[in-house]
Amino acid sequence: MSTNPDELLPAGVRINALNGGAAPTGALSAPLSAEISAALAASPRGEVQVRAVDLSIPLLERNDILAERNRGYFLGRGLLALNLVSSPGAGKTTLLSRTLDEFGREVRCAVLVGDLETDNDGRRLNRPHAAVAQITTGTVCHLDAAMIARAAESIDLDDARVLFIENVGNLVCPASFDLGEQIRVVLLSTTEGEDKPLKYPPIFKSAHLVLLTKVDVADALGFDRKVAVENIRRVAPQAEIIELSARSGEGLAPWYDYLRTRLPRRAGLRPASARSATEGQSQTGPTVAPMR
Ligand SMILES: Nc1nc2c(ncn2[C@@H]2O[C@H](COP(=O)(O)OP(=O)(O)O)[C@@H](O)[C@H]2O)c(=O)[nH]1
Ligand SMILES: [Mg+2]
Repeated sequence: MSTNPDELLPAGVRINALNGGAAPTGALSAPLSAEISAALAASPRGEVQVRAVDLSIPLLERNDILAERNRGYFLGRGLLALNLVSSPGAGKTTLLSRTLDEFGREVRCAVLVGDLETDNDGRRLNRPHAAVAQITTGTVCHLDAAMIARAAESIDLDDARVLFIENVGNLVCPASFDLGEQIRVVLLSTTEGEDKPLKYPPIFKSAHLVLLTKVDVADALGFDRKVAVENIRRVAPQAEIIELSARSGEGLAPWYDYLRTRLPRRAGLRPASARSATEGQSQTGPTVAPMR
């Protein structure tokens, strides 16, 4: 049997990415078509390789489109959107709580917070002066752009200048999902060890800013801050680094300065006719609960 993929299919026809059926060539993006051809070439019988490669590509393409839409929506409102990513327990909610209490009194902030289960973090972050929505993802290990669009719609962002997105605690999955943020913040805590940037490079490579958190307990843990910073620089030379503690307050002033200097200019009032972030999207999936 021939292993040339073009000889396995009728002319002008390719395998459909989602259901395995035949479709006109034009229905597939060029990279996907190339991946399928390569998969067919690697397997004379075709089937298994093709199905293994296909599925994630259209999902990520769809996410990227929605993420661009979110980005335009946030920028159009003069909002600085940050996506905070880390292992569970690195200190995202604690840092955001203190940020809302200090920086958030000067600059109005809002928070979208994701977890698999519970609205604990949403309740911890809830403040009269900050709109907060909890996204409960169920079994999904990351937030995606559609969830963010729905959650952003559920809260009042009218006077907000900064939108913090606390991602699901995970150093792997969130790396692949653009949420439409302008700034990706990766937190590395002293309790995790200095080597995590070397072990989980994709998420660090995608960071604009790395926060080295819980530095107040670094000495007690025998955590070498210098080595950690060197590891971050080696993997993510593009990222700025701030060492801080939400408990002692060390490093919070540079964090607030970082935010302050990146606030987008306000583009004036949003026209009443402006499209919402979710227009045209289905309203099923993970739950979104605005905190009241
Ligand atoms: N010593 C110390 N502990 C912290 C700091 N920030 C957070 N923690 C603790 O770390 C644990 C996890 O924090 P949390 O904010 O829930 O982490 P998240 O899962 O990333 O949101 C909690 O027990 C916090 O009290 C810090 O700066 N210093
Ligand atoms: Mg949290």
